[in-house]
Amino acid sequence: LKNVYAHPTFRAADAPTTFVDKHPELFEIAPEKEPDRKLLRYVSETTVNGFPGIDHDYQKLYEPLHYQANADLVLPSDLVTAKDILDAQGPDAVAQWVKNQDKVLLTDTTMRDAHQSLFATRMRTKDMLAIADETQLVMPNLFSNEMWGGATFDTAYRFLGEDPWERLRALREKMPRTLMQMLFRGSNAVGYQNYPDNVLEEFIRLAATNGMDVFRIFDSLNWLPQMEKSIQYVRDNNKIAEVAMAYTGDILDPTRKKYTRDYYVNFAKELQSAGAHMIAIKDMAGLLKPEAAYELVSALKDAVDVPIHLHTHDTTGNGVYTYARAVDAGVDVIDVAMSALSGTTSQPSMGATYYALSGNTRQPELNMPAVEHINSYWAQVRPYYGQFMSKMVGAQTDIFEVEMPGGQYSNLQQQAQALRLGDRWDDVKTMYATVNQMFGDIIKVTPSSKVVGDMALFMVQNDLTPEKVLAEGQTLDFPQSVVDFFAGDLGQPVGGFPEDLQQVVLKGRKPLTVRPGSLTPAADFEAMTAEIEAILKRKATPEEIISYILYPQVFKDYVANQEKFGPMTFLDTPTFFQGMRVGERVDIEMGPGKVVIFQLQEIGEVDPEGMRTLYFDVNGTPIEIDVLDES
Ligand code: 3PY
Ligand code: ZN
Repeated sequence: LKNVYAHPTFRAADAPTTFVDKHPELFEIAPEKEPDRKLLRYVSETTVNGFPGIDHDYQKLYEPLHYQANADLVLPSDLVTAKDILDAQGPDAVAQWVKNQDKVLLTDTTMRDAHQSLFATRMRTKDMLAIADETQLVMPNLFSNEMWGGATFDTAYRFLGEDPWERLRALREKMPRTLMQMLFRGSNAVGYQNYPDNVLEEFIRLAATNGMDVFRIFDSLNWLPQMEKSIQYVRDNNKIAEVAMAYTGDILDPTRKKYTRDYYVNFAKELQSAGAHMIAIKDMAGLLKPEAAYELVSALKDAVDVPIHLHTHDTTGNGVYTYARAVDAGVDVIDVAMSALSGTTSQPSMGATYYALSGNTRQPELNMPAVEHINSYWAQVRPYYGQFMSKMVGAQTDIFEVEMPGGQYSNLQQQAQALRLGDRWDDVKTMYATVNQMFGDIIKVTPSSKVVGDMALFMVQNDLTPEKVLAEGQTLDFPQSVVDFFAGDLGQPVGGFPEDLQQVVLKGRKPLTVRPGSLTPAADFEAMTAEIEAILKRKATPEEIISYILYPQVFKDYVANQEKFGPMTFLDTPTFFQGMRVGERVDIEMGPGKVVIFQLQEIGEVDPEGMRTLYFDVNGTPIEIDVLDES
């Protein structure tokens, strides 16, 4: 409004009433030019209007980080890591090296699945980089560090104002001798929909060039045709194609006839023939019971030559015991998280797994005091994300019936609350299991898990039963994800679709029976490049182009936010999420030797136009920032 007041026509006091309509530009706050001013605007807006998902009145009460890097560590001179082998000899040599190990190997998931499953994937790169050097020094003999993929790609752009490619490059640089691992959703890449083959190819090529080594590829229906192209592209880049079988049901239950031990053994053989360098058992909901793990891993070790990598979530509380039995059966690698970010919907704790294997000849080699030191860092960082934390407080054994993945639990709970079904959460969970049976007992993992979740909410909200859905389906407006699923857009479920329900949902539309990507036209890279370059007003990098193709709107919003707020990644996490309190000072390192100090001195009263002025001292200079108070 200062712009309006300053306009000569307005000042001459003869502004017609349409004046403001004719000059909308006067209401736009021009982006600041200097990066520190942009950041000051970000801090001001967050201080006044909060951050989505954070309780606005929430007080910032963090102790300063008490953490000193462990200075005594050096890598042994005779060390040969899995990464060294990949770079020198290629992926088959790594697979052989894994099989030759006596001890069970570990993958550390702290920087990907742990925070995806505990606090909605909100972990910022800054908090990872601060501990990355030390992570490699303390655990040079990990199989890998899972730090990318899954939901991290979308979330970095959408919520954190971060470029996920920069995260990959920065962690790569800090951990040059550790295999970097990502989760790749097969034909859904790092998204929720089917992408054309040339998009998958380019994404995998760029991930490999930017430093990715191990691609854990899965399909949300365990349908091999949805993974074959990805496997091939990873192999073309001479990287490790680890192909996952999503685990569901219970192989110990003789009444469950679909996902039996033989089903997994046959599937593993197919994956090996399709070019998998390694096979993962992906137990996303924590359903794999200890004796089932023993039985399954034993059978797989007999049936295939490639190493077996086990991934579980501790949702049901069985995690460490499941790992111990899998280790007895000869599993090659297991996924664990730092204790402070482990348990419940996350992976089992690295330390707890280590100690549970005391006396076992396959106990992994870990320098536990040094691991505990790293853990003390994570224990201090976790509370920064407390507001995004899943509400699960301990083992959730009803998940054995519900079969909901760890990463979905808190999300669906929030969706239910948004639909005012919060007090019917137990009904939603029961309905989730019912929907699974209606759909023919399908694999449930991103994005098929979302389809089941959407249908469960829809049925609870509309008081529907399976019988009512079949009887009245022609008049029901099903969620779009459910229609797409029955149309074959995610591929074919094990055993096919239940035909009666499919007909009801599709209302005459003909479903696909082939791989959706075989019909999807190739993405037009030239046209998309022109579009994004027009937005950026400069040449786009290949990473920007592919990101725009994967997530057009998210990427556009990210670009606009960068323009407005500058390098938000420099801010410490509490300030990034919560802004500043009056009297507070934050020191921001904006480059080598460049420290900018913000001190918030006062927040003015809201004026009749809804604006507030924030009074800062920035490196000794008083600066005022006006912010529209949206409350
Ligand atoms: C993802 O796809 O992001 C998952 O973590 C699935 O388990
Ligand atoms: Zn997982």
